[in-house]
Amino acid sequence: MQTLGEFLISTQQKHPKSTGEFSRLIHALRLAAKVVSHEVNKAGIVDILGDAGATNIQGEAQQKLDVFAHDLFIKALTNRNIVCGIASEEAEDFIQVNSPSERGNNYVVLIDPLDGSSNIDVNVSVGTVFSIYKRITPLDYDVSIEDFLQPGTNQVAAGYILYGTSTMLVYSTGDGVNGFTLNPAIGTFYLSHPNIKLPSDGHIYSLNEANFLTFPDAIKQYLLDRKKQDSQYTTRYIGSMVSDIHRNMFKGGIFLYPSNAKSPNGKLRLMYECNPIAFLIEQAGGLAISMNKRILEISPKTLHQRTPFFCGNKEMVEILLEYLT
Ligand code: P6P
Repeated sequence: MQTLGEFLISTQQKHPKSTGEFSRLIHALRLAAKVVSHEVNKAGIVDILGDAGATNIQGEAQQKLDVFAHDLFIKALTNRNIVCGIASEEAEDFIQVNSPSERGNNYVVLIDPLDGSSNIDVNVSVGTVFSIYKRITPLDYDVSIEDFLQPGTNQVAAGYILYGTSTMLVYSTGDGVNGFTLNPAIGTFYLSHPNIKLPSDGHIYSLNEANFLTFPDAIKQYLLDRKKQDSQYTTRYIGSMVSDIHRNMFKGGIFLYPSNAKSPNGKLRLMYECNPIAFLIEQAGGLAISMNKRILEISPKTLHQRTPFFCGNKEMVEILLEYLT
């Protein structure tokens, strides 16, 4: 099987003008993914479980692996003279990477270093989600918030790393979705799932129904009608978004995180969870919406804003859309 390195070389050859900067960006993510995978897989043995004591911008207790993953991805992306700025779920403000040699760097990265981290100490899969844009302010200026608050349609690439029974890197640069599986014995990612496409239909819906009573009425009706459909539907919900999305990518299904009393704007973050996943889902032939609006067309207002989030098979999301319009 083709390695990730060989895949990057072959795809870069298709773009003769490319500077190789983007490939170096993926190489940085690949390195960090291998190190985080190693730490996640030995977490049960080494004392890096449990709260790090601090809380992140969201007010959530930071698990030690959260902090470790955040620091690692920041270092990997900063040390390779590739990006001019980074935004992370674990940091209130964006991080300026502007040492003189990095002033000319084109890309900004937004990242959720370890999504689903509350599942770490019960051995449930967790993931990293990343979103990549070209900066829009002039190269010789410091990076600014405008470089980050771009609509999802401007993404040049997006992906996730799933630390599960195997570690997989799944990403797209706008030309389809490809999945790479890590062989931990030799530390190499292999192209295991080329050109991933969602199945044409699906019968899984994934959401936390404990919030049902405070969902919008349209969502309640959609769910009640699913239950009437002579149970051709089944529920699967891991509570770790990357795992839920990854399963639906291969088995088909719809993932829903509606607004509710506890999360009036939804729980998931637009910039480094919903936009990258929406980019992948659409590249794989699906749809991703926030109530009746396409996720990728939302004009962001703040770095950590939340949004209701529904994504999956085109046909299943279109049925939901009938309730929302
Ligand atoms: P709830 C994990 O904390 C996370 O951010 C996502 O990975 C996951 O989809 C969601 O929250 C789960 O939230 O409210 O169902 O526990």
